[in-house]
Parts: sequence; C-alpha cells; structure tokens
Amino acid sequence: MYVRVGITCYPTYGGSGIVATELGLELANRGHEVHFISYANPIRLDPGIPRIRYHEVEVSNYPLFQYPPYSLALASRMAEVALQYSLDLLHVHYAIPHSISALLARQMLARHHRRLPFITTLHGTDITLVGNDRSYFPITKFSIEESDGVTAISDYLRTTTLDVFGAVGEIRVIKNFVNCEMYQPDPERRRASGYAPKGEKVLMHLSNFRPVKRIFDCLRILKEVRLVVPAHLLMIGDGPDRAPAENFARELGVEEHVTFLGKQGHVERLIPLAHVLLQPSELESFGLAALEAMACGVPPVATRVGGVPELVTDGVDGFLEAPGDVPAHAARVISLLTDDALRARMSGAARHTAETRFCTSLVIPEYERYYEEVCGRWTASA
Ligand code: GMT
Repeated sequence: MYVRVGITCYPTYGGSGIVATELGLELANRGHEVHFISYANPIRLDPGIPRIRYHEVEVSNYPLFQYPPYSLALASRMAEVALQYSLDLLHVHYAIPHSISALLARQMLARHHRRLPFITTLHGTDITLVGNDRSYFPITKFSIEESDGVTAISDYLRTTTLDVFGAVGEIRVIKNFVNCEMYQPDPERRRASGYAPKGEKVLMHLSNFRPVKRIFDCLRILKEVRLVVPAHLLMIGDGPDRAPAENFARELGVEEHVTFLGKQGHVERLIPLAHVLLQPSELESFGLAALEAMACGVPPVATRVGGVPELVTDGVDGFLEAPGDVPAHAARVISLLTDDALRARMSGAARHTAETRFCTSLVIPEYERYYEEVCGRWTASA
C-alpha cells in the first residue's frame, strides 16, 4: 500500500528534524508521496527528489499578537494540504505543538467528511523537558492521548513517557535509523589532512550545542587527551553554548586544536574523518549522532544515559561513561587513539551494529507497517 503522508517536524538542526527528513526521503524512495509541512525547508532535504513536496507555513505577525500563533497557522496549512492532496495521514515529530496542530487539522477535515489520522513520534526533550514543564504537561498528555498512533525512538523514552504521564495508551517503539549506504567508513580519512595537517588524530562532536549536550566537556577531554596524543577536535553544529565554548577553548589554551565548523548539511562527508566521536551528553533518548558515527565505523565515547545503552554496547562498539567524568572519557579516547587493534575492532563492531540493527532497510518497513495499521484502524472504525 502506498500512502500520501504529511510530515511535520522542527526542520532545522535537532535530531528529530533529521529523523523526520530522512524518513520522508526513504518513504519517497519506496514509492510513497511525502508532503513536508513546516516553517522552513528541512535542511537535509536535497532538492529534486520525486514524490516529495514542501509546503511552507507562513505566520503573519499582527501588532496585536505578542506571540504569533504558529500552531494555528500550521493546523490551517495541514488541513489545506490534506484536502488538496488527499493525504491519508499526518506524521508529526516532536509532540508540542505539532500534535495539537494535527488534532485541529483532523477536526477540520471531519467537517468535510474526510478522515485524517495522525501519528506522533516522541523524540525525547518533548517529554523529558517540555512535557515535564508545568505549563505544557496537560497539553502534552492530551496530545499523546488524542494521537491515532504514538511511537517512541527508544525503549527508554517509552518507559519514561509512561512514567511521566501514566497510562496514555499504546506507544510503539520504532528506533532511529541510519542510511548505511550514505554513511560509510573511510579508513584512509582522505580529507582529514585539511583539519589535522600534522597527522593529528581527529576527535569529533556533533550536536545542537545546548546545555544538555555538555559541550564544554569535549574541550576538557581534548585537553587531557592532548597530554598524551596529538589530537584535533572538530565541533559540528551551532547553538547557545557555541560562543561560550569558543571562549572556554581559549581559557583552556586549546583553541588552536579545535575547529568550530558550524552547522553542516552533509555530515556523512565529515564523520568518516574522525577517529572517535565524543557524546558527553547529560541525557540522550537515543543519540543519533552516535549512530551516524557508528555507521561510519567511528567508535563513540558517550554517556551511559537514557536510550544510549540500547545503541552502544560498552566495550564492544563504543565506550559508555558517566556524564561529567572527564578523566574516564579521556582515558577511553586515549586507549582508542593509541591502540590501533582496539580501534579497528571497535570500528568494525560499530559498523556491524549500525548495519544489522539500525539500517534504514530494517527500520523504515516498521514505519510502513505502522502507517498501514493506523490507517486500517480508522477505516475499520468508520
Ligand atoms: O537534543 C537534541 O539533539 C534535540 C532533540 C530533538 O528532538 O531534535 O533530540 C532528541 O531526538 C533525537 C532524534 O530522535 C535523539 O537522537 C536525541 O537523543 C534526543 N535528545 C534528547 O533526548 C536530549
């Protein structure tokens, strides 16, 4: 069964937007019709792919609006697109506000005697930070209860959602995925010399530079590692902690050994340059950057938090340490950089994990089956 699906996400740099975009691309490649409905074109959406369209949500800002109502403009656009293109369903990523807009669009379509079920995919901070915030708790709970289908990106997030909100109905776990053809190892690290001209080992961090990512720890780790091994750190992404981190690099005296690259569209070209990925986060419901690195054969040194242990097996395809334990992280990085046999073994295991458990070819069919199930449920109950 081919579906016509409307996908909504935060289109810029969060992991949820990346997952939503890559899901849309994969679905279109498999013959489905995909309509992205959002305020900006998703960043990883390369143009010219058949069966993909983008519908921009414009939010008028009248002087009366202190807070322009994006959720309402989004609901209107969702309803409009659903009618115009006969969408079978909406799939929203990140609960707030997207699932509330989808709920409104579903009600608007009902006036036209048209069905429009919607699926909400929970990504993490929509539950652990936003949903847990007193002002958003009731509406997040309501949005989950009203969704026609709910998925979570890890077992951890499913359990946490049930702990936070109680019995909100079935939550299907569909884990994040990676395109193993696009994300490939490059053992020769052909382009690395531009960043590490003296043959330094390359450490890499990739995130939205928010406090939960603990990016200052990356710099502390670099400083400790450099006492033993010449290394250069590539920081990919942007966000509120970037400028303070650039200052901190100067304070630590490691500024020459760090390059802040900013947001990058084609991380699959950069990740294979690294010898190790640093993911020192306070919390990750999944840890997509670690998975992308593993697919490129780059072992992650990450934190034992949230859903990360569902992805990384400590000592096998990466290392897991406690958040904030910089000496432990640095020791793991040093072991990977000084023991070629260990790094080669872990690199192979990391790629193997990505290929055998998290490849698009395994995970996308789970979404397809879920779409069929949710649409079928609606048809049966009509
Ligand atoms: O923390 C972020 O990077 C942003 C956030 C988002 O929604 O964009 O990321 C969450 O979703 C990602 C994709 O599913 C997961 O890989 C991240 O682990 C998760 N972040 C947190 O749980 C803190």
